[in-house]
Amino acid sequence: MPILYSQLSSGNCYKPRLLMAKLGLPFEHVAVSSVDGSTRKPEFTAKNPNGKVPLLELDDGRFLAESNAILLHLAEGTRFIPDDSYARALMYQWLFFEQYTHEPNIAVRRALLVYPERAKDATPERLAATLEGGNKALLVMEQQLQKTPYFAGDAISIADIALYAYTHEANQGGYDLSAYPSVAKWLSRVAGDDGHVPITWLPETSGS
Ligand SMILES: N[C@@H](CCC(=O)N[C@@H](CS)C(=O)NCC(=O)O)C(=O)O
Repeated sequence: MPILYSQLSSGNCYKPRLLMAKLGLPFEHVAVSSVDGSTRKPEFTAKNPNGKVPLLELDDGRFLAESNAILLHLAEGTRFIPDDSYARALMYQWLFFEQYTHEPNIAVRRALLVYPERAKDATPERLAATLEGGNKALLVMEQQLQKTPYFAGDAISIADIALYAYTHEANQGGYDLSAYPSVAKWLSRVAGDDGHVPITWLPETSGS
């Protein structure tokens, strides 16, 4: 059975947990966390030299890091990757947007405000910059979702799972989603898709 090393409160780690739940893929969950420092311990950096979760260990012992790469691997051949090459490229477009424009603002601002050990980094300048950057990302999402129900078009894809992870908790980072009605409707649409589970969900085969 594959093993997912992940931190329960992390949106990046929620992405593969949500996809595996939706696909009914059994996996063992092993809790590793930046909060208790276990992501920096040699036992873990031997598995992922970048010292970050999520990390997937395949049945044959190979490892795969980076949440969106894990989504791409797990979703291969499923309804979460479009057949049409343009729609597939759009899915990639939004996956890269999530990592370069969305997550560094929306996830980081939430972390600065939610994790006590990050409070020292929550300078007024950083909070202002991530607020502005996050709102810019939400506006880009709002404009797309006024045109299509999902990011790659008419059907849900892993781009929606990736963007859902931190958008659904954006309020914890101080973002006001009432200013983005199409984003709010899309959040409900994604949460209504078959097999949805909340960020707190863990499989029964949970190591911790
Ligand atoms: N680009 C990576 C980011 C992963 C990441 O930043 N993970 C955080 C938790 S959300 C982490 O493991 N931090 C550990 C640390 O910095 O010690 C991904 O999408 O997987």
